[in-house]
Formats: sequence, C-alpha cells, structure tokens
Amino acid sequence: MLKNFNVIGDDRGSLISIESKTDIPFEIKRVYYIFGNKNNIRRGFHAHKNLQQLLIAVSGSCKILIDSGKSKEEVLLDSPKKGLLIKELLWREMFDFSADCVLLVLASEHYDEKDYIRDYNQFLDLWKK
Ligand code: T46
Repeated sequence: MLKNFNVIGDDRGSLISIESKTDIPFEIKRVYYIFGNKNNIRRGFHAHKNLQQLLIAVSGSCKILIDSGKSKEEVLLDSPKKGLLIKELLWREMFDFSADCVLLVLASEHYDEKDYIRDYNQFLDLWKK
C-alpha cells in the first residue's frame, strides 16, 4: 500500500515525521537503509512470515515488485514523500536503483533470518493452503 506523507515545509526546507501507530500501523523496532547499489542489480527475492515494513526512497529512486502469490504489482518509489507499506507474506524484489538511491526501511521486528521465506515455491505453497 502506497502512503503519501504530510510535508511540514517552511522557507528553510521540508521535514517529514513518521510516528509508530499513527502514520504506520506498527511499532518501529528496527531501521536499516540500502544504498550504493551496483547497476542493474536486483535484491530481495523473499517474503516474510511476520514482518511488516515501510520502504521510503529518501534519495533517488527504485522500483519494488510486490507479488501476492496471485497478482504482481510494480511500485516506483521516487520521492521521500512516498512510503510503501509491505505487510507479511508478500514476495518482494527491488530493482532499477538510481545511483543516488537511499532506500530507508522501517521494520516492525528485529532482524530474524528464520522469518524469511527465500524459496519462491515454498512461498506459493503458503497461499495454496
Ligand atoms: C527486505 C528488503 C526490503 C542484517 O544483518 N540485519 C538486517 O536488519 C538486514 C535487513 C539484513 N542483514 C544482513 C542479512 C544479509 O547477510 O544483511 C545482508 C543483506 O540482507 P538481504 O540479502 O536480506 O538484503 P535484501 O536487500 O535482499 O533485503 C532487505 C531485507 O533483508 C528484507 O527484510 O524486506 O530489504
């Protein structure tokens, strides 16, 4: 789900504030950011069992493929004013990173490799149950 954030602007510039439970539906337990990606690389290729995340291209742009197991959608993140909320059990791939892209991620849980579903067929099987 794409969200547009309110910009608090004045003659010095702009500021966006994101608060847990108010602007996003979870408590933020972890923050990470992805940057300096090589040309034409694609990242992700997994789903999460429980994790919810909000992705924001705070600089530059990238595209995100969201696959629900039944349909696929491509989302362009090209503004710090936009955030993509990715709930659990959605396959994601990130690609077309601009050289200046900094992809900020706010996450609902601490890092846990056991929460990852990295096998696409296993992901599809979950939706068949
Ligand atoms: C996601 C997309 C949007 C950590 O040690 N701590 C962390 O918090 C994260 C996110 C990663 N790592 C380690 C695990 C790997 O050895 O960093 C390495 C790269 O992670 P990964 O290959 O999973 O990165 P991406 O870009 O494919 O996926 C990341 C997140 O892992 C994932 O949750 O939804 O960004």
